[in-house]
Amino acid sequence: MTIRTIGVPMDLGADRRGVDMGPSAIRYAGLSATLDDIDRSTIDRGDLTVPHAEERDPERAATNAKYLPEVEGICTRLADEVDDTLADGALPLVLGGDHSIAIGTLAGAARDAEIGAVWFDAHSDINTPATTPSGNVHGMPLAAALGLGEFADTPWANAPNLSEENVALVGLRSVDEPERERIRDSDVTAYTMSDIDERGVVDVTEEALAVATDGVDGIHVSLDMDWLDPSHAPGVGTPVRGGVTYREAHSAMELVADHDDALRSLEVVEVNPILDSHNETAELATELAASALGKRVL
Ligand code: B3U
Ligand code: MN
Ligand code: MN
Repeated sequence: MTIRTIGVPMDLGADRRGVDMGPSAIRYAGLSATLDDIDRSTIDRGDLTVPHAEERDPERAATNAKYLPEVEGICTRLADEVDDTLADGALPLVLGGDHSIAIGTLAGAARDAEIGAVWFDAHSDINTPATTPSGNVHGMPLAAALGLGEFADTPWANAPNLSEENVALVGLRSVDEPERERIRDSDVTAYTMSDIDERGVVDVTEEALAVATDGVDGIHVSLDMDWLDPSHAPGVGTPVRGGVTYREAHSAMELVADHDDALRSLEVVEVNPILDSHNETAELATELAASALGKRVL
């Protein structure tokens, strides 16, 4: 299956500027040559056009979600792009940008199919405008996709065929109190770093993939680079100590590749080159995308 890369240079959903340069940094790290090693054809669709923060007013949104009208515009275009890619029989590889873009990827991936999602992230990204401590939409994409809270009134943000039972979060270590309650009250499955410590990343990721793939047509995999420990991935906007290692991350992505019959879309987000050290986080993002798409040593 052809892999089609779609860059989304978006930083309006996060406080730390620079994550808009993520798609360039990942390409500069050699994405296309790395993907050429996999036995699949690849094509780069280029970047969506995203307005700069300086052109816009963060408070224009009627809710406590900064730049929500801009996020709507970009995610609506991204959803169309992802849907077109799937209709063409290709696999969308979406490069962020901050994690708010997952709203668009999920909406597109779920337009014509029942999907599940595996969310590799330090954060649970399940805040709503009423519960967000920051106003940043990158802390809300899962709630938006699932239509939780006020997102029940924003159909553009909902992934129509994604249900909580098929959502698995992996590697949590920074969860806000209202998010904790929401996870408890929902049918979302969540694995913390303690679960990974106790059971190992392979066991936990296998189970997360089983949850996501159960009874659906395919899955979306969202990889937030702050899932990794900051010692391996320093170039992210909101690093949190105690994340997975380089080897654990590759193991998990190789398990994703083992489910290539189910994989419908892949997204790598939150690479921030301004905060990075010699582009190493972008290089790691490139490697992990390749592992998830089937790259092997032998
Ligand atoms: N939960 C916090 C912090 C956060 C979420 N995602 C990231 N940071 N990257 C929030 O603002 O919602
Ligand atoms: Mn995230
Ligand atoms: Mn995160």
